[in-house]
This record gives sequence, structure tokens and C-alpha cells, in this order.
Amino acid sequence: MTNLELLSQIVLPTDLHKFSDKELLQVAQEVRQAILERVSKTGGHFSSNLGTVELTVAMYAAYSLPPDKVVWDTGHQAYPHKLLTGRLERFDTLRKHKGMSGFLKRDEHELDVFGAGHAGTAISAALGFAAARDRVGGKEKVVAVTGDAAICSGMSWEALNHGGELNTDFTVVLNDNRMSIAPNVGALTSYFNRLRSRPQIQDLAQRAKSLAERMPNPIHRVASGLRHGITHYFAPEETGTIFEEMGFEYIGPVDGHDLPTLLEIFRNVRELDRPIFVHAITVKGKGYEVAEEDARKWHGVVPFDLQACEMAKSSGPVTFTQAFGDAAVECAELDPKMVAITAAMPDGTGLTNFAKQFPDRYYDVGIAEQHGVTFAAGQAAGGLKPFCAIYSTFLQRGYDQVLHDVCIQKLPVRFFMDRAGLVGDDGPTHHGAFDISFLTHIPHLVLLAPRDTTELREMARWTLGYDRGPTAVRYPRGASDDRLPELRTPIEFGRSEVLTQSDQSAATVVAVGSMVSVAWEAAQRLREEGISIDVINARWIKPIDLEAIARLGARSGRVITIEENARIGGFGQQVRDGLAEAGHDGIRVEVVALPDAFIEHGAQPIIRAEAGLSADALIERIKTRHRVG
Ligand SMILES: Cc1ncc(C[n+]2csc(CCOP(=O)(O)OP(=O)(O)O)c2C)c(N)n1
Repeated sequence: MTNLELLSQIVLPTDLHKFSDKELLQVAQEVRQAILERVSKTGGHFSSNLGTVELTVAMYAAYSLPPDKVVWDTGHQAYPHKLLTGRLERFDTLRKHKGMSGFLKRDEHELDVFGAGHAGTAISAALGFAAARDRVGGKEKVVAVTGDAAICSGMSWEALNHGGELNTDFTVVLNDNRMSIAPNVGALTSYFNRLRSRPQIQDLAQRAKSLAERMPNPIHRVASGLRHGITHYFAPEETGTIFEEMGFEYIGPVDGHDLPTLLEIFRNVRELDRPIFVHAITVKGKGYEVAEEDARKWHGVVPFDLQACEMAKSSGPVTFTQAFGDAAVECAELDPKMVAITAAMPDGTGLTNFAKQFPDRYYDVGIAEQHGVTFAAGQAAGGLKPFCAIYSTFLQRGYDQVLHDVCIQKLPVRFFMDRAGLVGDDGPTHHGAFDISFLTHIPHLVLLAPRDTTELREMARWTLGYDRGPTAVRYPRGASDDRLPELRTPIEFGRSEVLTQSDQSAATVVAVGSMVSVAWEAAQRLREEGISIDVINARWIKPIDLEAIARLGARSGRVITIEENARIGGFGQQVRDGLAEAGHDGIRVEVVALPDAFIEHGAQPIIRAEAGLSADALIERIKTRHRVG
């Protein structure tokens, strides 16, 4: 590892104040070096962080943190922030179990003033901090840093709308690299491109002076904000930007890698006490050539060889994501009415291929899950067959739209929720731990979970033919267990699949989706010890196949449900409730599910096992209560 002479002295951003501007250039270099060296070993978010190096160094040198506050949107681009807040030593634990989070967390550091993971929250949160400061009479500055994709989300505009009216002392920094994870989309993106084409701020003092000289009189100059030598000047002269119309001073565009100019700007902006909007142009992947060329590929990385600039190609069994992508293409070929929607996640949801093959039937709505859901509802009402592919965690954003726009009207939108269950390294903001709870209480919606990738494809085809109302399919991150039996029954409405049963069964295990392979493994291992259990692949979470569960459960007297969802409102509780309602008092139901807690980050097998979602834990449970002889 390179010796990071200056960076290793920094515990808090205020330590930057002791460095000269020239030394700050070296700090920026060291921050970039640290990201390259550390993240190539740990894996994690990569290209977005290379793009925020100078921006972070400049802000943190110009402001006083604490007490000033910088709120980062999403948090995946805040590694420079972590490095400038004394976490260099902990960097090799990034995203590891019990190590440093990949996002910001209020309980990880006092300067992680607001946690995130989902995009579009920073401006609202920063405005809240500013309002709190104003109420208590504080003096600290508040800055929100958002991306060109995050700012397109509805919530960001709700906050800008409010911020312009509150007219208080806070600053929004737009980190505009033209990229979401994939290239950014939408009319606003075109608008930012037009703003980008204006001359960038270079030499502030010189340009402010030349404008002042062109101003007709001193009053006009003061009114233009030139007493600070900065504001208004950089707004376009012919027309105001949309941000000015909304009550912000627009400053930009500025080269987000030009540290001296950024320092000058932020030192000036810090003196202002009204809503300011700084538009910085950055390059995603800056400083690492292959990442600059293909920021999409290098958005999130697994450990890789820094010198060879190569990431290992992932091989292995087909993932659920790939299987959904294939299924979407198959369904499009089968039915010309089928269309697909993603909210800024074409690669993550597996729709990249679909987008290439059916460009006019593919819609990337940007980070706008709520809109995506209601857009799909409109398409369904208009006679199309929308496949709305949104990760479980991000569909939380669209709960009301699912309920109000889709389900009340019984519209046949097909939801495909990838990353249902524990996702691993991204942690609590990204686990899909709640979709069973927040979807199954909504009337009309049916919910399925495939045990493997083949079943996912079959379920996708099944939903294509189902026009009676909304459907949702949940499936986990990763690949399925190819040790599961190939023997299959066709997908039938409300019918589970019995994988194994016995007259001498010690328990009837009803497993949901990803947990089928856990139950199957437990069954194989128990059999070697002479203990047999029934294994039911639930397939249907709503409606539940109570008939099959009761039939097998009545013989064993013991039903164990297992699911990768919160216990409260989950599948198991509904099985228990359903069996009790139907009068099956002789069947004891045990629920294995996620506890009522936010599960921390860590490798999937580790955190699943900690939550009791493993074959070992299931075997232990079955054996503990199993009376042999
Ligand atoms: C609500 C929500 N939807 C989707 C995502 C997935 N996601 C993470 S980062 C990202 C792109 C962010 O792009 P931008 O805001 O421009 O920041 P950049 O990475 O370019 O710095 C997306 C879509 C998310 N975090 N939150």
C-alpha cells in the first residue's frame, strides 16, 4: 500500500484546514489512491467514488465539519467522506460482516449525519436539518450532495420545491456525471446536458470582475449579488435556470475535478445565507482509465487486480436475475402486448438484453419507482401487459401506488421483485425483508416465489397468461441451488409443490422461495440419520395452499414454515392464522423468519445463518423436538 502521508493525519475534516491549497491537491491524490487500493481488495462501489474525490476535499476544506453538515444522497459515493472522517484504518473491513458499512450510518460516525441507501432523500433531509437549525437558532451550514440520477426522483423535486419557498440557508450540490448506474435517462438529463454546454467556471475572480465592469451601476451590481463576487454571475445571461426560477442561486457549471476553483466556490458559498445550487460536472470513474471508459461495468466491483485493470468474469449457475431477463425476452416473443419497466436498474433487474431486443417495448423511468408503478398501471389499463421489474427494497417506495393505482383497480400489472430476502453486503437499506408483509394484505394481488430459476421462468410465463388482476413474483439475489430435484409439477393457481413426504414424518416444512433449498438440504441430511420430514415448496404466498399444508401437517402434527421475510406479517404467521381459522387445532405451527430487527450487512450465508435461515439451524430445530422411539 502506498504511504498516505497527509490522509493518514486526518481524523476530522477540520484537519484539512491546516493544509495549504497545494497540499490539498496531494490530499485529493491520496484519497483517490486509497480508494483504488482498498476497493480493489474489498470490492464495493467504485466509479461513483472516484468521481467525488475533489468535490469532497474542496467542501470539507471550505466548511467546518462539525458543526456544518453534509448530507449525501444514497451514500454509495461517500467513500471520500469516510476517508476524510478518520476511517482509513477500517477500510479493509468495508461491507464485511461487522465491518464498515458501504453506506452512511448515523451510528457509524457522528459525521454520517443522515443515513441512506435509497436515492433521492438528501435534499429533504438537509432541508430538515436547516429548518431544525433555524428553530433552535444555530449557525451551522447545511449542504446536500445529490447525483444527476437521484435528483430526477420525485422526492428530490418535492424538496427543491419546498426549499425554494423556505428560502433558508442551505446548499444543494449536484454531482453531475451523466450516469445513473447505466446512462442517465429523462428530459431533465437533456436539460442538464444543455446547462453543461455553457462555459464552465474557471477563474472566478477574473470573471466576477469582468461582469461587474459590464454592470450599469453599483446598485445593479449589489442586487446581482456581486458583493460576494460569485452569485448570479454564473447563471445564464439570457434565461434563468429552472433552479433560479425555484428560488435558488445557480452556480455552475463547474469542473468538479478542478480543486482550486472548487475551493474558491465553496469558500464563497459558505458565506451566503440563502438557497444555493452548485452544479458540478464530474467524471464517473475519474482517474482509473477503464472505469472512466465503462463506468457502468465499474459501478460496483468485486475484488480485482488493480494493475491488470481486470475484474474476474462471474461464471457459475444462472442467477435469478439472468433467468428473469431470459423470461422477459421469451414472454415478449410470445405476446406483443408485453412490455417491461425498470426504475434505473436495467442491469440489476436483468433487462439489458430485453432493452436491446425490444427497445420500443422497454421503459427506463429513472429513479422513480412510484411513477414506474402507476405508469405500469396506466399501461395495463390501456391494454398492455406490463412486467414491472423493481427490487423488493425499492418497491417499498411504491407501496401506495401498488395499493391505490394497481390493486384497487385490479389491474394486471406483473411485478418482479429481485433481491427479495437478505442481499448481503449492501445491508439493511437493501435487504428485501418486508415485501411479503407489505403486499399480502392488499386485496386482489397474488404473490409467488420460485424455488429455482427454472420455476421463475415458468412463473413469469404463468403471469403473462393471467389477466384477472395484479401478480407479484419475489426471488432472491444470486443463483439457485442446482441440487434441487428436477421433478416438477406445472404452475397452477394456488397450488404448492410437495417435494417429499412420508408417513413417519417428524415435521412438515413449508418453505418459501429461497428457503426451499435449505429445507431440501435439511431433509437429505436428516434422512441419513433416519429422520424423515415432509418438504413443501409453497410457490404461492398468496393465496396460501392451506389444503396441502393441513393434509401433511395433520399427519406429522407439526408444521414449520421458513421464509426470508420479516416474521411480522410474513408467510408463517399467515399459515398459522389460516390453519387456526380452519380449525386445525392439532397442528403446531412454528415460524422461522427474520426477526423484528434491521439485519446488518455481511455475506449472505453468514447473515442468513445468524437469522436461523440455514439447514443446520433447521435440522437442530427439528431434532431438538423430535422424539425418536
Ligand atoms: C430508490 C432507489 N432506486 C434505485 C436505487 C439504485 N441505485 C443506486 S445508485 C443509483 C444511481 C445513482 O446515480 P446518481 O444519483 O447520478 O449518482 P452517481 O452514482 O452517478 O454518483 C441507483 C439507480 C437506489 N439506491 N434507490
